Amino acid sequence: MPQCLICETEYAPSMSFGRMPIANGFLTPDEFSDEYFFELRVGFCPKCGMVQLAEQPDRKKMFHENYAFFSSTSTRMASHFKEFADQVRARFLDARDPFVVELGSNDGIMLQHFAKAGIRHLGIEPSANVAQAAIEKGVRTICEFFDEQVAQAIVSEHGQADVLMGANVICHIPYLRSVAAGVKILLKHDGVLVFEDPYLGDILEKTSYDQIYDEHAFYFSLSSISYLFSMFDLEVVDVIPQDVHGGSMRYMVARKGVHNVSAAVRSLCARERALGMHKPEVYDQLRRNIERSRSNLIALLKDLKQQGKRVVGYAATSKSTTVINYCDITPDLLEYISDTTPIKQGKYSPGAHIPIRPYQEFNASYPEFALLFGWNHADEIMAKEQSFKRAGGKWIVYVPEVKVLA
Ligand code: DWN
Ligand code: SAH
Repeated sequence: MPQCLICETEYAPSMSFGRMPIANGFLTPDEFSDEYFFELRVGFCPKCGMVQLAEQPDRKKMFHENYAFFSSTSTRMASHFKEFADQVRARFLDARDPFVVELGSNDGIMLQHFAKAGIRHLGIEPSANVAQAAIEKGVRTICEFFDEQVAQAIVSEHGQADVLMGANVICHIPYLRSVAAGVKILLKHDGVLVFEDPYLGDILEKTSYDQIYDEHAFYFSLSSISYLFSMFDLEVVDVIPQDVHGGSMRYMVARKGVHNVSAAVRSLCARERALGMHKPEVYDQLRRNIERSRSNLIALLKDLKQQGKRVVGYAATSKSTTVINYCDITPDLLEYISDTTPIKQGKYSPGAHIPIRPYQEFNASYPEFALLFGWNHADEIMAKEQSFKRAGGKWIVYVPEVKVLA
């Protein structure tokens, strides 16, 4: 049985998705025969409540100089991170000459706002290509995986930080105890860690199982996060739900007793208990919902194929790798996947090897149906795809339920 990465309790995985490739491992035909696979299994620790992957590939297989995800591909996310930066500045940066550190700073989508304002900052980003994109925007960045040792090295060179930030990164790091120890070393006495990640409550509510893939080692709730940080005399002092990436939670963490704990923390804690997020039955129900979603999606795609309809995928997201491989969506069911990221175009999707084509192809010849893999960006995408709809095109969505949008 796997051991919990947080409290070391043994637990039985509640769900298996079978053999999975690297979610962002877009590849060329000469790489097909050497493609790497692992067993994607997820489980719930009965002691600390952490939902986690039973097995995660080596980090260098996922984060490297050809990392395929560039944060700045979504305009909605660009404005979200501008607001995130503004809120952090207004609430936490009242010291003279403050210092801000961001983990997983990617192409500088957030830190660029601190750089432009002349605020001392540092990004910690292990994927060299996206780190380079940030450096070119004037964002100071080091190419490292954050852990306790890296925290110590930063303090020696730059001193402690007023604020440590992270978006969609803490849940990627399996050695979280080292991260929490690093947070304590790096933060000033009254410093704050502000981070956000997809929220487990939303995954349960929407059956958004495509959040489960290699990079996401953890699926956080307030209670599992509180357990982790309390092991290091740190505590969650505030929480703010976010409507990005299909439902996220922003957590603010500080040294125990230094900041007031907000009423929002107490009410979210009570809500999680009322929803039974500490009970294994909830994860059994999730498994049943996921299995139903798979049957419905595959039945719909097979039906459309029989009718001779053209169906393409929209946005080659990391999440799509789970859906495609778990539902066994083959290239005969999906003609290609349209994507705006140059590094993905001309390659093939991980596992199923569906072609990834430039967005211009979608625009040049609309299919009859588009399967929305970027459902978390639905507002942004629907707003710019009015002419697809006017041409008679229809969207297929699978979160929260499989359906063709009218
Ligand atoms: O946690 C993570 C989140 C923050 O980003 C990472 N592990 C990896 C990544 O996940 P994702 O790939 O599921 O992210 P997105 O933002 O849902 O999808 C990005 C992809 O969608 C890019 O390849 C670009 C594409 N896209 C598109 O083709 N047209 C996106 C938009 C908004 C569009 O209009
Ligand atoms: N913050 C960005 C990027 C999220 S993708 C956003 O929200 O859009 C996850 C990022 O975390 C990747 O750029 C990846 O290279 C980085 N990452 C993975 N492990 C890390 C670690 N141990 N320390 C810092 N960053 C890490």
